[in-house]
Amino acid sequence: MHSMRFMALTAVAVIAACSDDTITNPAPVIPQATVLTATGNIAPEVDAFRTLLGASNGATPGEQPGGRREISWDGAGANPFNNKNDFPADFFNTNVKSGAVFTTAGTGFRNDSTLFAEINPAYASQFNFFSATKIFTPVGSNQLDQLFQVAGQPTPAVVRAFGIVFSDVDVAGKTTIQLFAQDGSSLGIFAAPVRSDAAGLSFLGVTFDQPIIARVRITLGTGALAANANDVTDGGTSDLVVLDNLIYGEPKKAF
Ligand SMILES: [Ca+2]
Ligand SMILES: [Ca+2]
Repeated sequence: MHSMRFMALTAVAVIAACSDDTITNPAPVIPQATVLTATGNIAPEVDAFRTLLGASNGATPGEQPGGRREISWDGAGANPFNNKNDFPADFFNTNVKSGAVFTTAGTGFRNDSTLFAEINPAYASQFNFFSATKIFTPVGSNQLDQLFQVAGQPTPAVVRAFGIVFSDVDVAGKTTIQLFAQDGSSLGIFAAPVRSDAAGLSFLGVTFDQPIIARVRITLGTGALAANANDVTDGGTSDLVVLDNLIYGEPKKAF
């Protein structure tokens, strides 16, 4: 995907270099997005987003005509990986067929039932879950990508909507999702709202009319979790943020 982005940028640069000064290249048209955000009691907005996408397809294998998929991290199938740093990147399209795979520049992923208190005891008073009781983070990085596949198949797919629940967003503009089309072009960067209460949950959901999202880059605050890293609200220097529910449109085979 990175190489595709590079190729797209190169193509633009070549066209610009060859064009006559009097001709203005048309700006790329980015499809209109509908954005839902919430903090505090986020449940009504999360439900509104689910309704917008349609009925849950659970872990039904194969491309479904419509509806949504959702990852809550809470299922018993993930228990063997709880509270370790080796949660499988493809768990949610192999063990559970929900059409999602993850990548990170860090060293792994962690599905956690202790609010990450085993990494740093101070985290128990920072983080919270939306769906009880597990939450998720990349390890050694505050960034991860979600890519889509046809449920249960290694076939690249696109979705029309993506929503995410964050825990403990303290700094404005730093916790974001960037959506990318299949050709690597950006569909926009969207920021999560800063938490409004002690529960600390924020929701951000983006929908398009058509399934055009091939990849989502999720940036969690400004630093990675670590034994010696406290949150900016607890004597540390980074805004630490983790994630809970991921809600997205049915993955459709990308052509
Ligand atoms: Ca959860
Ligand atoms: Ca924080």
